[in-house]
Amino acid sequence: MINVIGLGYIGLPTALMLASHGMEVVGTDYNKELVTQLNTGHTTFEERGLDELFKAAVNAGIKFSHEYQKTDMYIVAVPTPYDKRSKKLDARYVVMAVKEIMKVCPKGATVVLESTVSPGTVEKYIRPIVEESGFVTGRDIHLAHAPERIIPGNMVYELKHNARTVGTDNICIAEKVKEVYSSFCKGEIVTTDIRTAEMTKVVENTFRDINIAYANELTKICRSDNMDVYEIIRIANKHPRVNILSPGPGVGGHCISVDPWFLVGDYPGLANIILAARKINDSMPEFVLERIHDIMKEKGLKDVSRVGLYGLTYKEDVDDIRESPTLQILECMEKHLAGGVKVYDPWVKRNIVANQYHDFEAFLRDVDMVVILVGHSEIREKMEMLRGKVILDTRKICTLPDTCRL
Ligand code: SAJ
Repeated sequence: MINVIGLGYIGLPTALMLASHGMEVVGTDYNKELVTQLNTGHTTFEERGLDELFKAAVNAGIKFSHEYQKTDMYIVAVPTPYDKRSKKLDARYVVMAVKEIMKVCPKGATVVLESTVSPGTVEKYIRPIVEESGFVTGRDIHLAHAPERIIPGNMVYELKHNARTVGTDNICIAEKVKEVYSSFCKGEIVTTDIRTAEMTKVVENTFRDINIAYANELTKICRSDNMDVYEIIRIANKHPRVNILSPGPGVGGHCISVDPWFLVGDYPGLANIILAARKINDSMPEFVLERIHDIMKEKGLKDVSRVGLYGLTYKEDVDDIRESPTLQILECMEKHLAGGVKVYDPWVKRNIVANQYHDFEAFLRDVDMVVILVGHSEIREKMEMLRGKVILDTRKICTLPDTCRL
């Protein structure tokens, strides 16, 4: 039996995938409400294909509990935030999970960590907990790091098709862990040591952060000298070895905007491009505010409360608002006491900010300027409804005439 610890954005789909591919699975989360919701037949977030996967897993006998199980395999997928001041990994949830596992696990069990962590985390935090519990790692308890790679919005497909990394202390355990993931994963499963697996995952997300930062920096350069950054990127990308990413209002989510900080925190003085990229991406919400300000002036708009922000999530067609650029823009606005701006997102059903709308038409009625911050499918389909508004499109999805861009 496999006990998946942490039933969030990664743990839940992983548990469901394992269960629907013949594994006996119990999903454990300390949040009792979440467990109750799953036990009453409801998924806890929206994701393409998740409901179908949930049904298949329930039919296959998956169980959800807030208690840790006594078993020989644990997969840990709990949050790994970073400490905003030191920029270092905050390992408290991982530590908590491993301590709980140690209370119930038998000798011979394997603990697989899926959460993204900075290199050396298993050595620094996990191995000592295991040893302090009276076990010898590599003999009584086996450790592995198998970082996830799935992208929100396409998780179910990517779980099955992406290549994976499995880091362990010895090859026998690597084979055992590989066998578990092979139940559903059609991609290549590369085995390595734990520290390499830890570093690889952080390096992958940092690569993307740096590349997005390049696009965002170009945007600022082009804006300052009246050049069209999108046309320049389009043409540059015709080169066979150039692939510049898309500028945007900032980098959100709980991965790319977080993981590079682990390297900055752990390697001060060495992680220079990484730090610069983080700063550029973090400066984008402020840059959007400047653009809003300039366009309002240019178009003779004076009333901030007639400005509408479209999109609250960190990217299109997901309901995740963690580190979202829109929230950062709203925070900046509050600092400058420029309140009253309207906000709408079809994916966010709860009220989380002031002046939030749940009806697109009502939102449009109350604004003269729309700032497109997220390219949800909804707005792509309903673009015509924006005709007549002043539009700032930070995602380059609007084809209406006179659309302003970053
Ligand atoms: N973004 C841009 N321009 C782009 C691409 C993205 O501004 O050209 C923005 C998005 O709007 C968003 C942020 O960056 O705010 C991050 O979005 P994303 O789609 O690039 O990535 P995530 O955070 O949803 O998922 C990433 C993925 N990592 C990589 O692509 C290297 C995913 O594979 C990982 O599993 C995930 O992080 C994770 O959990 O670590």
